[in-house]
Amino acid sequence: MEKIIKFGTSGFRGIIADSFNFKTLDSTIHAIADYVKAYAKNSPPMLMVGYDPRFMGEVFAKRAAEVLNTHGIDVLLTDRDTPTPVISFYVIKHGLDGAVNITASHNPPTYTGIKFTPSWGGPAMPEETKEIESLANQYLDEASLFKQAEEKQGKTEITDPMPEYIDDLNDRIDFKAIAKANLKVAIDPLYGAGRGYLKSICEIHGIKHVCLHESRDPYFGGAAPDPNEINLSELRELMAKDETISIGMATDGDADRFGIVDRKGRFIIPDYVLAVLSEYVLTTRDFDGGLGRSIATTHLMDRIARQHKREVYETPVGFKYIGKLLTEGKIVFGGEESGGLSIIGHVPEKDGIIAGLLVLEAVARTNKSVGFLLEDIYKMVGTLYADRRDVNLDGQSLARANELMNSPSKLIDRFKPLSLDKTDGVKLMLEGGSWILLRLSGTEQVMRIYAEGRQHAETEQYISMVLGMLEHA
Ligand code: G16
Repeated sequence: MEKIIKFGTSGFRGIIADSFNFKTLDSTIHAIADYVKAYAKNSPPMLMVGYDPRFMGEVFAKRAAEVLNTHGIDVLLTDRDTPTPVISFYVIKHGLDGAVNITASHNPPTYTGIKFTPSWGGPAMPEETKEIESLANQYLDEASLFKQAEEKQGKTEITDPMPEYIDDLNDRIDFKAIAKANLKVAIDPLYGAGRGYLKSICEIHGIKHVCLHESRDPYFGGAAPDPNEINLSELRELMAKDETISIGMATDGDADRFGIVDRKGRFIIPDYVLAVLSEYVLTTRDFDGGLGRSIATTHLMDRIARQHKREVYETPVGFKYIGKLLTEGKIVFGGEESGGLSIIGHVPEKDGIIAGLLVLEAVARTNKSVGFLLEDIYKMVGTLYADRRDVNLDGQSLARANELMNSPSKLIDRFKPLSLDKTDGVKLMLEGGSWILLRLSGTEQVMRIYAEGRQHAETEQYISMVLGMLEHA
């Protein structure tokens, strides 16, 4: 039987009123409740429930809280749409047993979803979501479940986690250096849950700022709330016109992903931001440990780590793996090409807000634009240019993509790789540190082709070659 509720790279996501409805919501929340009750340290167990600004987010969140209450679980329900990393922060700070966020993150407005954060504060690991997923699908047939334990009523309290989160950033970010540099910044939360966060932080610390898209719009202005080059066109145009703005900081639907725009409106792909911040964090923070990156993320991080005699940990795609490395103290900084990062001492969850602030701090303290900081990296470790292409999959193209990945002999013949890695998709390591990766997304119906070459042209050539093979497979 086909599973209706599926946890992908991060959470269960579905189209509203189609696979995401009250029935799938209730079943998933019952499953999470059962899972949490088995390990909860608090008595009664306590979870935070939040939501992003999508259609009916607050209604789904209230319903989730009611279902949890029937299990005797107490709930801290956020007073408004709230970023996933802020929820993660609150779970850790207050020793909660976990959290649920009603969000489909960067996906289009027709989607919503459920992210589950266990008590350690990072995104749930596959072994945890596997158990929840299997229980949730069983519960789909038990229509009366909602009334199951009315005698075990937990309480729901409305909570605002924002002030404590913002206050904690004082220990992570050098706001004095930022204020001293007297820079002007532009902020674009893309109508997402990050609305008001960077804005308030700038107000508190006296940082000059202009904002876009700060109101609630469940349609996200008609696009997916993904802070990529296309969706940040308004921010880029604003910065191209106003040369006094030093940096543009954007976040996605649940503000865990970042998007950075450099002076004059130049979008900087997350891989380059990660390279710049890897160097900046290793030189300015007195922490021991290596760097963490996903298999799809730039190997500039490896070269930087080598310069500092630090280790690099490579993980499958999914910030949960990097979050675990941060929690275990193995890394000081970790990130993903999809626009996720965090730093030791902060949450083991990707955080688009701290990402923007770290870049701002780096620009303020070095008095260099992100582009110049990247040039410094290239001078130090040589060039690598990363890129990614997403290919929409229908039945036929999915079969072709699977064929290419399951029996990669055609890829081997074509690219003659030095080695092949099948940890997550198929990664081919090539001469001179270049590489290609093909994998199916766990959050969208697409195949992702990633490549990194020593020159732009080399990277683009690899991507076109794979695209050509997909067409003729
Ligand atoms: C999610 C995960 C990330 C992952 C990204 C892309 O991001 O949390 O760790 O890198 O999806 O995954 P995939 O390539 O499988 O689609 P978000 O921001 O949607 O939660």
